[in-house]
Amino acid sequence: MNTSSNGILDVAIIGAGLTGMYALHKLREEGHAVRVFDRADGVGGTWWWNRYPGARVDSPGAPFYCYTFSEDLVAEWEWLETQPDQPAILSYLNHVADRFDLRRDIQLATSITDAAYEEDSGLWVLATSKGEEVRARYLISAVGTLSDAYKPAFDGLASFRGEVYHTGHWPQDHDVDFTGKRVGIIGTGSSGVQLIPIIAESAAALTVFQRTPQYVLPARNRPLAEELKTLAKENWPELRERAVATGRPLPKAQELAVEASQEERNAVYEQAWLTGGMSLRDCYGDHMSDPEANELVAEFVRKKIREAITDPDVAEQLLPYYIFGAKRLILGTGYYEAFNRDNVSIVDVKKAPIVCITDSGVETSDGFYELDVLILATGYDAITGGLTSLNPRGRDGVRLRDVWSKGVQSYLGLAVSGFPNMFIMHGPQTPAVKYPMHLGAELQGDWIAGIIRHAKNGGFDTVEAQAAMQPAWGKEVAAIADRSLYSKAESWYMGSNIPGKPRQFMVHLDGPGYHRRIHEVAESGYEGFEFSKADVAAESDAYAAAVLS
Ligand code: NA7
Repeated sequence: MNTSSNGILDVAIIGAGLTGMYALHKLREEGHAVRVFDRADGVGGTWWWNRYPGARVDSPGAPFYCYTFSEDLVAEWEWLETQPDQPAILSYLNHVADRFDLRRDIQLATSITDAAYEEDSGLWVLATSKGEEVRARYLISAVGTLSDAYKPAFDGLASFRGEVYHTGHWPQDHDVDFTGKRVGIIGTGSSGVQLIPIIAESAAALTVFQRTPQYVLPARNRPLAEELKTLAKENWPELRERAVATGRPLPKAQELAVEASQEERNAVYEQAWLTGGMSLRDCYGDHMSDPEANELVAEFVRKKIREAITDPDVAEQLLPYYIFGAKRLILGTGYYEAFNRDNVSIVDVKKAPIVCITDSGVETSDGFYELDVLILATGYDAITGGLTSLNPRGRDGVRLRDVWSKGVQSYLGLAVSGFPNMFIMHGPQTPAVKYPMHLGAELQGDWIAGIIRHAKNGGFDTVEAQAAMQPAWGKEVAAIADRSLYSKAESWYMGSNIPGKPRQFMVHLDGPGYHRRIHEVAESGYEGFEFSKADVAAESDAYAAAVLS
């Protein structure tokens, strides 16, 4: 293990997904002894786990869904499609791991089972599933925003005698064969929507248990145009700069839907529908801020759904009537068309909820559906679940889950008072999923490297967010959400998908503003953080005791 001379890591990182990999690269460059732990057998995080057929990127895709820090990396990697699929993204992440020689400091197939801050030494003490004890000065959570799979507690689920799969834990070692089987799928989020048309092709019957209809936009995945590849490779510094400043590498539409004539608007919407991806959301600048504009685009999608589905009763069940985009928009391929097949049916489980799962199928309040395969496409305890399931212990043994029991409290989303030397990447109260993921990881990774450097240069062992900074930060994040339309619907951004989870908008919606802000905090000498020195004698005593035990 790469450690300092005293056997203690400078930094332990949990998670070898795209955030943890960048943090490792950056911190190692700064000369730290770093080790990454991941429970998976390979790097890639979410992209390692999500192997269900049809899994592909559902945000503006290639050539921009990638790291931005290395122009050489951009120049040498060839994206082939506009919406790369899971194998393509995983190959890319594996390439990055090799290209930057990351693997020598990544320990795979290892869960962190406990993480406790030790007051005397000012160190984090981690226990691993391999029975090791690891001591590190700093702990970085890079556990991912969609990593803690949510399996609803359906009565009788364990008694089901057929095959059961969760999309986030798809089998690694074999393909799932649906041929001739009666398949049920619960959940119509991005995972369900990507999977449904594929299962429909081979299953004898597919029953879709839908709770909330979605706005599914056409992905229109296609070979990536040569001009776009060249544009990215030749203009990377400018594109990166624009992405940092605006959250998008390409310019954003400024025109307003509410100011366009109906004829103009329809032409723009039809073109965006044909182009696919997130074009429809992005073709006007007011869709996500003005309820009137939002309803215009929402009604356009409803019209498209009615046109796509031959049976008007089925179409009616698939029509969403809440704010367009407030639940994460979905990119699908042949999703609505799948419901025109004779072997696909839809069951509205909002109207007639699932009562239980029996040994042979799903029982709802108005029917029974016999199944050979049951798929849970039921999502994640998003944004906080990865970290709260680890439930680290901070000062005085206080558990993070207890501190967050009524809602997340943090400073800048990067640190929590009472948890010294612990930093969170893509955590709650950061832009996380609402900003380019790789770029956000780089900016946060650089910031964390900066604060650790600052502490080291000042001879400090401990960095901690001041408790007094947290309420204002929480208010700032909430105020931005309240001004937008994102907080006006039930979604996993709000924690609404998990029973009992505090309702709180968890994402900082002004990504560029957020990154300016954390930069200013760094420039100010890390205002809001307390730097202190640990008791060095206690530290070496504690280490000696650990070595001797
Ligand atoms: P999502 O988007 O959280 O979708 C989960 C789906 O499961 C959604 O349709 C839920 O309905 C449904 N669900 C959850 N619990 C139940 C119960 N108890 N009964 C019936 N239906 C249920 O997860 P995904 O994996 O699809 O996507 C996650 C993200 O990954 C996605 O946004 C992309 O960024 C990639 P609900 O809408 O809550 O009524």
